[in-house]
Formats: sequence, C-alpha cells, structure tokens
Amino acid sequence: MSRFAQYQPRPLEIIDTTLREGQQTSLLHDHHKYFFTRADKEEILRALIVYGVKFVEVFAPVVGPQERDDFDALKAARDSLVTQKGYTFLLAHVRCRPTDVASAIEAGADGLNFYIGTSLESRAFNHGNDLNTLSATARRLIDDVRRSHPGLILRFSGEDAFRTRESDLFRVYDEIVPLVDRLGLPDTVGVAAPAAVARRVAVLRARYPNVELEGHFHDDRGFALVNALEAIRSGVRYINTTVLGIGERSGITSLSALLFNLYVDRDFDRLEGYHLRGSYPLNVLVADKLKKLVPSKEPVSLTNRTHTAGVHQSAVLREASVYEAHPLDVFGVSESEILLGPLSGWNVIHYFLKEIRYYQLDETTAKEITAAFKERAYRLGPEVSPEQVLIEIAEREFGLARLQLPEAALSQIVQRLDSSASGDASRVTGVASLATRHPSRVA
Ligand code: HCA
Ligand code: CU
Repeated sequence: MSRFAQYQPRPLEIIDTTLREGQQTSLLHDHHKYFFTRADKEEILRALIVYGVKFVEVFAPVVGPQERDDFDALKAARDSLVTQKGYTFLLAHVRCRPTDVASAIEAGADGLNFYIGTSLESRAFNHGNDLNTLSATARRLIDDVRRSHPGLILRFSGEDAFRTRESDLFRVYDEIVPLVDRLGLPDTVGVAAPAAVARRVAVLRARYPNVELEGHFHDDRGFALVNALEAIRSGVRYINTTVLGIGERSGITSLSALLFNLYVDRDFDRLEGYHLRGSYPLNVLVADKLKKLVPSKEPVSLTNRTHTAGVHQSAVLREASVYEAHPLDVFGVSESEILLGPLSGWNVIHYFLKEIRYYQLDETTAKEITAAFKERAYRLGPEVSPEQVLIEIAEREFGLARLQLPEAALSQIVQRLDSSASGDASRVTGVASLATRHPSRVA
C-alpha cells in the first residue's frame, strides 16, 4: 500500500505552495534575488513541516537546473524529519506534458499536480487547444501515469476555473475525475467573489461526490482569504496557501491568516495537527528572506500588537483587551517565540537582533553569531532562556551596541511583545525596535 493510501487526511489539509507559487512573487525581483536559494528552501520546508503541513508543492524539475538540483535537497530535508514529524508529501506542479511528468517522477515526487487552462482566454492565447483536444491529451497522459505509478497522488486543475463556463469545466472534469485523487479549483486571475466560490464548490461537490476538492485563490480583489474560508465551509478539504500569501501578482491565501481566522471562528477541528504558535516565527522567517518585515496587513503580525494613539496606549496599559480582541500569543506573537533554538537560521537571528532588539549588525556578523549560538543552544537546560544567551553572545563576544533613540521617541508607541510580561519596562524594549522600523511614526 502506498504511503498516501495509509494516510488519514485531516479535516483541513493545507497544500503549501510557498516554494512554487510563492517563488513567482515579484517581491523576489525587487532586490534582484529572483528565487529562493537552496538553503532558503530547505529552511522554509523544514519550518513548514514542523508547523504541521503535510503537503508541499514544488516546481517540476523540468523548470530548470536549479529547481532540479534543489528537488533532491528538499527530499533530503524532508526525509531528515520523518522520524520526528511523520511523512510530508512533496507534490510537483506539472503541465500536461510527458517531459514535466517524467522529470517529476524521476526526481521522486510523491504526487503530481496537473494543470491546463480551460477558460476561453487560456484556450485561445495560452496553449491554443480546444476543449476536446485538451481533455483528450490530459486524459491520455494521466491515465498512463495512473497505470504505471498507482501510488502517486494525482490532482488535476482546470487553470482559470472561475472564468471557465460551468459546462466546459464539467466537460473536462467528467473525463478526468475517475483518474485523480483531487480536482483543483484555481481562481488564477482573482476574479471570484465569495458567493461565486460557494456556488461553484456546491455544484462540483454534488456532481463529483467521491473526489476531494482543492482551492487556490488569488488576491487581486483582496478576496483570497475570504474565498478560502468560503470554499472550506462549502466542502473543500484541501487549500493552497503560501507563507504571507506571496505569489504571482498580489499573491494567494496566507497560511497563518487562514488558520488564524478558523481559530477566531472556533473551528478547532480544522486546526488539528497545526502548531499555531509557530505562525509568527514562520512569517518572520519568510519575510526575512524577502528582506522585508511581516506586512502590516497580515493578521499574525506585530503591528496588530502595536498601539500609537495616546488614548489607545493608556487604555492598553491598563487592560490590553480594550484594543486587542484576538489571542495573538496563541499564534506566536510574543518575544520568546521568535527564537526557535538550535534550528534557527541566521536570518531569523539577524531579524531578531536588528528589528526586535535593535542592535546594529550586518549579515556577516549575524552569521558568526548564529554559529556561536548554535554551539551553545544544544546544551541549554530548560531554565535558560535562549534569547538571553543570544544577547550575551551579541554583546559580550561581538561587542554589539544598540542604536540610541531620543527619549521622546520612546514614549510614542506601545508595543506588547510579551503578553505575560507585566509592567511598562518590557514594552519600552519593544518601542525602541519599532521606532526604527517606522521612523515616520515617531518624527
Ligand atoms: C500557475 C497558475 C496557477 C496554478 C494553480 C493550480 C493558478 O502559476 O501556473 O495548479 O491549481 O493560479 O492557476 O498558480
Ligand atoms: Cu496561482
């Protein structure tokens, strides 16, 4: 029996595609980075696995030599965590072409996410095939794979499904559905509103009761999150996300934003198996790789713990719940959760020292400090705070100094980094770091 046949899917299965859709974000171009390095990818994959994600989408190796070689490294990173965290399925995103399929199978993918454009726009200007041709091509190929590799997890998506007429989608899906484990439902260009999502899911659910559905929602209208929630409520078990919602154009549904909303709605069954406290650290990790901060629009962000107006500040100092409705500490928005311990990469340590603790340091120093920290982090007892050890290394061994802010700036913003901390002192620590990040606020 294949691993997948033995796997009991949870009420909600995230298929995280930070390493595929996420790599298509223009944010990587902003600073001439263009793609995640292999080390970045390994780190993101390990973080996703520790977070509880069981399905991770990657590019088919055919995309290029870098992706091909990275595939092996990702498999090794995944394998190293199997004993500790269980198995995570690596799914390759493939066009309906034999070369794509062969490259993914050869590389050892656990599953193939097939896609081909079904809308009039795709048919006319993308691949140029009519419905009959495209569904026959897809069917032949998927049928072959099904027979030769019965253990592979197979998914088929009609790309641009929301601009595809319902009858056209049925025409293609009717033919493919007996061969696959899931049908995808991508809103490729971000046109769908929640009501349209609910309708589409309902008709597909009714027509194909025995296959799982997968949602993939782009954020062009700002609906990626609400559409994913709507899809889930209408019967979709598998949802595509990326960390911070990064992806083509304005991106797709954000992983932590989705889980956060399910939590707020008390939909705890669907949160089974996800390590919610890892949400903010995961956001920080990926933000740092993009050389930016966790965006202020992310629900799981420090900004949602930051208060600037005087009235808000004084109220929050008396009782936080006045302006904080959500249990963000459950999602790791607290100082102590930023440091993950011996597995932390240098970029998280760089981020923490620079952005949270306000030390002046460059990346080379951050790497050296990380090496020193890792040496020690494995030997720390439970009574020693990793954060304190890191600060000691930074100050005593590397002589790092903190930037001095004018006194006036320190009283302008109240930032609650640690909900368990009492008194104003801990808050003031946060003030200094935030002030550097948003200088306009303290001018
Ligand atoms: C793409 C398009 C895609 C595919 C989604 C899917 C989309 O970038 O190739 O395979 O389900 O949004 O349609 O991301
Ligand atoms: Cu997409």
